[in-house]
Amino acid sequence: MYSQGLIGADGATEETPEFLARFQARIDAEEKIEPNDAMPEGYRRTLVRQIGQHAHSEIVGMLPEGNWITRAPSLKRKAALLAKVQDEGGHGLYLYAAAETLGVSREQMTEELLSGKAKYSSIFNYPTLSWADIGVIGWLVDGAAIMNQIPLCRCSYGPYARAMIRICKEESFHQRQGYEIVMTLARGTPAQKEMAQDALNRWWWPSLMMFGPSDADSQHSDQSMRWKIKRFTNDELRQKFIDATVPQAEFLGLSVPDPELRWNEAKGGYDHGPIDWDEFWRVVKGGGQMNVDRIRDRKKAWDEGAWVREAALAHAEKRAARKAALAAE
Ligand code: BYC
Repeated sequence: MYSQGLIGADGATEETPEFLARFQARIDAEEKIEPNDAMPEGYRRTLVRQIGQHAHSEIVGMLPEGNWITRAPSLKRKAALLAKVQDEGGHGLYLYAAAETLGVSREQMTEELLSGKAKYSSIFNYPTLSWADIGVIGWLVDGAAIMNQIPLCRCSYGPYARAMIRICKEESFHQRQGYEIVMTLARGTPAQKEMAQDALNRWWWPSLMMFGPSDADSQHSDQSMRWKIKRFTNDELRQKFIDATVPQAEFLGLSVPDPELRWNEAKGGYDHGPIDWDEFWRVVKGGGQMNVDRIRDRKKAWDEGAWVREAALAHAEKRAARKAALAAE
């Protein structure tokens, strides 16, 4: 799948220990790996998998929030939400473009998403039931995304790292707009505060699951850390997120729905209750509340956009032919 020639400029293949050692030495020296560089097939496959899943998450992530654009409570809120959802579409495009530099086409990636072979973030399989969900998604989901993605700006693969810089800047704005929505509700009427609390209750645990399985169960972390694709483990990032977010909830006067949450002075962070990993894997494997709807909606959009892709291709071919004819004159 997605194979391309991987013979190094000096003729060494990725299979030789010398090639792998030289590649690792470049990684250890913090050199960026660029599209035309020779790279081990495993490195390329890991990036295609992670960047592809990340791109799909951005695109599928437009759906739960898009659901609220027409129902946002004011023109200001509508404009901000519309801009946020458009940003997410843009993030998906930068990421698909970054993955394309590894020899995989956007069509291939989309087919893998629609066939259920490629994953997207579990978080987008939960429904957005109230306006407060939009605030809590910005605060928690974009907050978790930032925590995970800031280290990706230092990823060893150049195109992914560079795409992440712009994405993180936009995610920071998303997080702030979400927090501001929740703050407005938390300081509003008792019913509004209750709505904010209910949204926090429903999104807290799924947000913690965004960081992936615990380190003991993460299949890819060790190798991805060695290749400096990932800079922190799943549990390390989850802990950082909890430590940053609990004081924000306290400031809002909302309670985090975890009776076992306690500050642990010795470790300098919060201890938390057990995560329901059965729920996580059920959702990842397609059994979440919204999995079927999300893929159905993506498939509809892909099918209905076929004529645009065909027209753009026909236009590009016609232009290329005209240019060639002019050059031949
Ligand atoms: N959902 O070995 P592991 C956003 C899969 S935010 C579904 O630890 P890895 C946004 C994992 O893919 C979200 N699947 O894997 C925010 C693997 O399966 P495969 C997107 C998950 O890759 C707001 C298996 O479980 N962010 O975009 O080392 C608005 C074992 O896991 C999840 C990114 O994608 C999950 N939560 O670490 C709009 C960030 N967690 O591939 C949009 C980039 C794990 O073997 N990605 N799995 O079939 C990453 O940082 C890493 O891929 C992860 C997982 C930390 C997510």
